Amino acid sequence: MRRFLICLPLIFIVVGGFLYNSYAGESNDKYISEDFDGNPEHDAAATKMLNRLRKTYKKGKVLFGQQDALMYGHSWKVEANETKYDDSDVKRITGDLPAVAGFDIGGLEIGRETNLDGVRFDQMRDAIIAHNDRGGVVTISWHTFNPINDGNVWKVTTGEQYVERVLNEKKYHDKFESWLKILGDFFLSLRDKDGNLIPVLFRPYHEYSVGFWWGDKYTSRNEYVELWRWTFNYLVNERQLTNLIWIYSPYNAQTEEEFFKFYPGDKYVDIFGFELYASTAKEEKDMKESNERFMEKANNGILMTARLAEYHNKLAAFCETGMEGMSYAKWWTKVLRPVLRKNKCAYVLCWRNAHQSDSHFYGPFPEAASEKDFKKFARSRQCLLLDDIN
Ligand code: BMA
Repeated sequence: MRRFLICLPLIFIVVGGFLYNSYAGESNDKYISEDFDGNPEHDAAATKMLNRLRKTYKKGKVLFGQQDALMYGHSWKVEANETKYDDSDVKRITGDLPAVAGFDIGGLEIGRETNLDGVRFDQMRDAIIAHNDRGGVVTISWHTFNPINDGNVWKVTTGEQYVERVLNEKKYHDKFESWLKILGDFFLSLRDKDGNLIPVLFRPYHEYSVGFWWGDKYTSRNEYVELWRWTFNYLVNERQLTNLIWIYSPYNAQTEEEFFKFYPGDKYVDIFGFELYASTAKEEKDMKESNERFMEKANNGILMTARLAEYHNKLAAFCETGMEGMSYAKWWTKVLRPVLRKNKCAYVLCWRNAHQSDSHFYGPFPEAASEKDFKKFARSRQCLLLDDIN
């Protein structure tokens, strides 16, 4: 007993130390640097863009957009020698371009001439400049290659800690820094006729829960936040890219906890994103159920995202959506429109119409089953195409 009493203080120290450390390990933001101070200020063009979006947002209107809309459609693409970027599947149906043009720079970081979906970066640059010139809104996502295994964004192995290695191993840290530099160079080349930087809604490291290398299967919150802040600090503070408007966008966040799980902080984010795809079904009854499920999730998720955005003095947006193959012909007016009517979002972006595939499309195109319905949707007062915002 005496021996136990003598050992007691030691036991306290060991157990206490262990508890302290594990607690400190949780709360001590090991990877979250203190020296990043967030966005100093947006430049004039980005401020103007945010104000434009705020205005339509307040009125409950929604800018309509599509990924890669200006680069290709279901049955066409911009050829290598073409220099005009004023076509799109949406225009072929409605006569007007989408207000928001989406692009992806995945592949730029590894020195490729084309992105992961075959879009040439020099043409992407020109299309961005053209869309900005005519008063359109530009958004860019980044399906970054995997810096550890050099595979594409989907090449991942269970158990790997990709972000931790990028942050801590010099070889990968330097490599990733050189990738950020390439991104910075590209963004700096996006200028209007007067030489001013074009405002870009930038949405990196999106959908943390779906299995990308930066997601929650391969990284902790603190590591993700550090990766985000590093990216932000480099592009905004070192390269002076104050034209970037930052979107943090989880996939289908239904609760506050899900939304904020990897949130990098108010100073590093301008827009709160929500993303959700609709699933298709063969039987009519199943399709009905699937549509109802989508509407319920979208309504709840966007409502929550917009409420949180308001508390944090941000805007909310529906950054990715659609139904692959659009097999429900009235999706636009019977599924998407009711969701948009009930909610506030700065814009909605449907995913791409891949020209290399018959079935990989999320938007309308001439003679698609949903063509007529999209026309009706586009005429809704709430839906804004390019002409409506100029
Ligand atoms: C996915 C698909 C892929 C594409 C990727 C990045 O949803 O459309 O074909 O490579 O987005 O654009």
